[in-house]
Amino acid sequence: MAFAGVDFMNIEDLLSDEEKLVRDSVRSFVEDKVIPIIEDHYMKGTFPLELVKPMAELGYFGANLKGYGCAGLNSVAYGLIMQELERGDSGLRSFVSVQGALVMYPIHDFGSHEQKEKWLPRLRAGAAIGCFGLTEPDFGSNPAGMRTRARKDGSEYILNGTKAWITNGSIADVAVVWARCEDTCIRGFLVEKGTEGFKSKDYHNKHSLRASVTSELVFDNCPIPQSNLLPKAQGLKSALLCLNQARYGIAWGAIGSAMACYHTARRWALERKQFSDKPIASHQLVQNKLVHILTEITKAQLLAHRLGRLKDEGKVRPDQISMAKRNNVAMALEVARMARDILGANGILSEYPVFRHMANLESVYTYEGTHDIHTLILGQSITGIPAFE
Ligand code: TGC
Ligand code: FAD
Repeated sequence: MAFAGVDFMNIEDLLSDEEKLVRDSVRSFVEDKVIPIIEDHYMKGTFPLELVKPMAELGYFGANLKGYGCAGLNSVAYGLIMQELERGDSGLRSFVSVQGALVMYPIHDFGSHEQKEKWLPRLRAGAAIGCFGLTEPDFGSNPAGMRTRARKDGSEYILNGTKAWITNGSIADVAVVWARCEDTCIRGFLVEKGTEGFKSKDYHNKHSLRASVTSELVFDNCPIPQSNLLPKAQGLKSALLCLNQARYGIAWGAIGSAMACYHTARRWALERKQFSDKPIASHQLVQNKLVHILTEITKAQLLAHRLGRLKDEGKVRPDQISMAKRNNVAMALEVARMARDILGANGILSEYPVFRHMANLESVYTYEGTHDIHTLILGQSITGIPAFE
């Protein structure tokens, strides 16, 4: 049975023709090119590099940015791309999120003219891959504590430190790296592959996001030319602005994972028979699970759609993005676990996508601000009282 989307509340009616066209085109790409190969990559623990060029040709990298050959799509169309890609696999959506929201966006918004001309066309075309280094081994939820340092030395900065858990790290041609400078201000640097003293090492044996490269980056007295400093990035706030872009995409992407799980569970429940000739879908307990799943997906869709429209009106707030990331990822993780349950023992097999989505979503729950960090962001927004320390 082909995937026809999940749309209980006629959200289709809220979309423009262009948005529907974009969604349908990504849906076909995922059906034809991603689903046939992704399970194999996942089991082997490899990222499908062969999809980079086709995704670039379809305009997925930096699709919501303007200029430099980018598609300049609105936020809802961009969100729908993330949704459909993550129906394939969270690792694929991660790749596109990092490339667009965490590498192209900071170069686009904080970069010099030369940096934009050099990197944006190549990143858009998939001729270069990027990564984003904020997290450190001892500073995940609290990046303000970072130990990575950039010391001015003539016309260069000397970079020292370690970044942990970096998506695309070892395959990146350029890393956007955040470091504290001598004046205590955190700034962003473009660190190019091959820079002296720059090494990367991949994390192996992951149980989650196996079709994605995750690496540690080490900077040992790396000379970074002044021209590779992002001139308009000032303070941690600039890095957090990048996170808003990525978190927005994740709020949509998680819906895609949940849709894949719902689709699989519903089909299974209608075919699987136990105790009688009737399918398990005829039992109230199973129906209750399907109803809960569909209701939660529908609420998440409405949240993401509203967020997208606010973003395009220039009115979206970071705490609103936090609510959508927090809710939609937790929703998708719960849906994946319930779908696995409905499939019984078969739910643990790689013939079905649910366990893969479930395992992926454990990472998505943690990265880009853990579930609880977004709770604290929202708690502060509601009460005015920060509860981080
Ligand atoms: P705090 O004092 O609260 O803020 C510093 C300045 O930044 C402003 N700000 C924001 N601005 C824009 N967007 C946001 N989301 C912002 N959050 C805060 C704030 O107003 C302040 O501005 P100003 O003008 O007063 O200087 O900073 P803090 O150090 O107390 O931290 C706050 C906290 C905990 C919310 C922040 O550190 C945080 O978000 N932590 C979570 C870390 C995180 O999400 N890391 C993600 C790493 S990247 C990643 O995971 C990629 S996964 C791959 C993929 O996406 O697929
Ligand atoms: P910690 O911050 O140590 O948190 C551990 C637990 O403590 C969590 O439950 C957390 O919610 C809780 N906790 C922490 N502080 C508080 C508090 N004040 N109050 C209550 N509870 C608290 N980072 C990048 O920079 N770039 C990337 O490309 C990137 N890709 C990633 C890819 C993967 C697969 C993964 C898993 C992570 C990636 N990350 C990346 C890192 C990610 O952003 C961090 O893992 C995340 O920010 C959490 O940091 P941590 O793992 O150090 O957990």
